[in-house]
Amino acid sequence: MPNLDLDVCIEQLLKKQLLGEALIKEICERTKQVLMRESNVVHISAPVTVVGDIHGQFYDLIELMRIGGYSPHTNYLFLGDYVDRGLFSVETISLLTCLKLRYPERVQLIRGNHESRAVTQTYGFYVECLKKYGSPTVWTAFTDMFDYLTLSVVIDNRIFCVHGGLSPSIHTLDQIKIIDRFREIPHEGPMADLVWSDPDPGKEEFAISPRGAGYTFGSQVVKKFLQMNDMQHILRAHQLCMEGYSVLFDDELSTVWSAPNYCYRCGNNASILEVGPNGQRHFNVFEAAPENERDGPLQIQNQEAREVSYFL
Ligand SMILES: [Mn+2]
Repeated sequence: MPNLDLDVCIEQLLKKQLLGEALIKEICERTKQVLMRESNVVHISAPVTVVGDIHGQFYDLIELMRIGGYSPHTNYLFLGDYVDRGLFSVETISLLTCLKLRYPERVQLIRGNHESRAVTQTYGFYVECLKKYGSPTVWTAFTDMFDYLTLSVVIDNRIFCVHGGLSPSIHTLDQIKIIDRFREIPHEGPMADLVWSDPDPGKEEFAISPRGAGYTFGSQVVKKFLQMNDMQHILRAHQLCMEGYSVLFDDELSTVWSAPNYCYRCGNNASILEVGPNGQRHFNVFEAAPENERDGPLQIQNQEAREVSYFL
């Protein structure tokens, strides 16, 4: 496929039209080549707008770009969990992958715990691919590409960004850099911890996580990590925040959540975090896109009911 026109693909995806299977395979192959060259710790500069979990809520992804600006005018850092739960994981990850491939320096994609073969087989992405393409080919292409996603980003040497959080086996950025990340997310170890862990404002040290993967970590863990690596802030996603964001540990860590009305029923706000050239942080809060009302769970249910009655 010598003349792959990414601008045409992006235009089509912005209208929520699916790309063909062969095209997706080609785009994933080319994106792997780009991601392969990235370190496990990618260094970038502000200004950049940071986005938390999206979980297949395609209309809300469009809404956040309406608010935050479109690529490449706005630099974006996405913190992972692009797929599962929502109705449009395929459209969401197709668009984000095309944006990464088209503007590799202006779009950064970090791996979340849902960018995994095992998790997507349970939480929706696999079934959605089967339904929309009639075969698992597209799921295989995307999940193979997920193995190449980076694990962390540092903004201007002062903000450490990751999907989940810290790990008891990681004290320095150099220890992240030597992880062999080109694989399915393991059940335990430093790579699992980075995508699965959560802060616990009531604790000081590491503790067992109720999620059954990763750890919870407290104020002293955060303080020591920042000190040791000469940084000011940890920025992560991975946990639903009713206000769209939360700030903990004396402003040393924040969570950004970008799926409004999560699963079309949680009633929460969402946000994107705009990081300015001097490291200023501003949470831009937004609500669910109006399009969810006319092309959401209710309409899908009715459509499926019609499909069933047709065969009766
Ligand atoms: Mn997550």
